[in-house]
Amino acid sequence: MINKIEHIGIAVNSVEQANEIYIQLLGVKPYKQEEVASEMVVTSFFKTGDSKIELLEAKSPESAISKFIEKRGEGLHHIAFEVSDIVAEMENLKQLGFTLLSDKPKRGADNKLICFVHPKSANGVLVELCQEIKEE
Ligand code: CMX
Repeated sequence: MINKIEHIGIAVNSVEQANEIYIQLLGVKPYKQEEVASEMVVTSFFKTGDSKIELLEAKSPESAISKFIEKRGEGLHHIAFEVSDIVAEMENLKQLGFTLLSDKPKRGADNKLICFVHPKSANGVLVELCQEIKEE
């Protein structure tokens, strides 16, 4: 079951420069900046009310963010939905015919397990499922 929109991801050329714009826009500073080596990105997270925005900058030309910006320019990259049980939700979406981009959840930014759904499966929108990692 999907609980809510957890965050919206925005692809940017430079997190440092985009931070300045989003600090002005949202009137708050990022609460976290984090490099995700597996995704070859550096991320910056803002909180506004209950909502979160993730800025994503590529750290390698091989990163999905580099390819996205090359093809489409900076902008809205993905919508992430919070789920309580990511494995069950992945199985559910697979059964429903969605194309998942990994067989197992991966560790993503901001202490989450994540899995992406191909944009061609969801009307041109890259969808991320994410579940908070609760350390025992
Ligand atoms: N939103 C909407 N459409 C997108 C997209 C996005 N974010 N990224 C690519 N596309 C579109 C392309 O424009 C292209 O469309 P056309 O065929 O109409 O030109 C199509 O999807 C391409 O699909 P593809 O050839 O299968 O794959 P690509 O090599 O372009 O890669 C994707 C696309 C989604 C499979 C890849 O970007 C991916 O695996 N993403 C998941 C991982 C990721 O995005 N990581 C970065 C964020 C990490 C984080 O949040 O921490």
